[in-house]
Amino acid sequence: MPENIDKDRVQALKERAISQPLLEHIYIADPSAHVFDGRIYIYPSHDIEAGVPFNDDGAHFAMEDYHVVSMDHPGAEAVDHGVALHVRDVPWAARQMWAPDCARKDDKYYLYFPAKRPDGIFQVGVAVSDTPTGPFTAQPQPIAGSYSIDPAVFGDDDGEFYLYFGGIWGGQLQKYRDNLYSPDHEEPAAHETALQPRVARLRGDMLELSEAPRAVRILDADGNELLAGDHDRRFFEAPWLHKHDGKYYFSYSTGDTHLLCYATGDSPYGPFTYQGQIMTPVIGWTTHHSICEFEGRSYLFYHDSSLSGGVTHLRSVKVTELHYDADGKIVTIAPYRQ
Ligand code: FUB
Repeated sequence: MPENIDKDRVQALKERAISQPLLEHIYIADPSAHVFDGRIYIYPSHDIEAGVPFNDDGAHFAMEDYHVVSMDHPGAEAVDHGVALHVRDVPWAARQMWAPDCARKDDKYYLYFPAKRPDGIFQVGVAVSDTPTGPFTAQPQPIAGSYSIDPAVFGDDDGEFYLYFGGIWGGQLQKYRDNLYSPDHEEPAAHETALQPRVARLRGDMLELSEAPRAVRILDADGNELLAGDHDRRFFEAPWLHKHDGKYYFSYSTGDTHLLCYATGDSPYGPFTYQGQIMTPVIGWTTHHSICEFEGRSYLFYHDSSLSGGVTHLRSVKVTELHYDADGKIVTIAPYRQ
């Protein structure tokens, strides 16, 4: 199925973009940004044109490896550190190296990544390095008890690390109930509780979960779970957790409505109460982001498909400053000027 791109619309938006791609010699997406020793490191997907036909499961996102990108500060030149991990070096994985994240503990760096096993089921793996740029060495098996896509790791002030994951449709989260897979499970009906992302505390060695994954509850202002039919607010993919002024901010993509949204809570496990939109839709189908503080300011790392002229699986990472109002609410960002 070919992609239907309105080239004039894409060009008009591109000219009004609030920020430019960090790299132009390769396509990268799904940026997970962290500051290690005063430098910004970005862990993105590495998009390629693999010639795989489009389908609703995202087979055309046929990425094979990861590059790490770093910068002195937002606005500085971005450096591509080359291949940090390739799918051929991951014993359990067959294809589709989707959105990764990285965490540092005790001077070791842990790259968390989803990939499909030979049987077509997504799981999350971890690979280890002594440096933030890799190369990373993959564990022989995926993380036991993990499933679906889009791992994001949050290190709390008490030294505990939490792994968030999940994505529906191509990300397969709809196939799980109570952490068990069945090919017969589908998305709930519109009036039922929406599928929820998952979280589990990591073991001290960062290589396994220390507990069974729990559902992350996202509630509306009345304390009710968001419903599956609430496509403007319900979780689709791309979980991220950060802390600001002592509050936990859980942010995510709404997928088919192309929004980045967030909810806040008092614990890394949630529940989180929906607050609003972080960013309105970008060029391209997917939205995926991270939020990172650098020298007292907050930044949103995100992607769009402007550089490729709107090709949804050929994306570029961008960064823009993110602001909170006096009540701690995130001010919604429009990626293209009016
Ligand atoms: O990059 C492949 C997939 O697209 C990611 O895993 C999703 O979050 C979406 O951005």
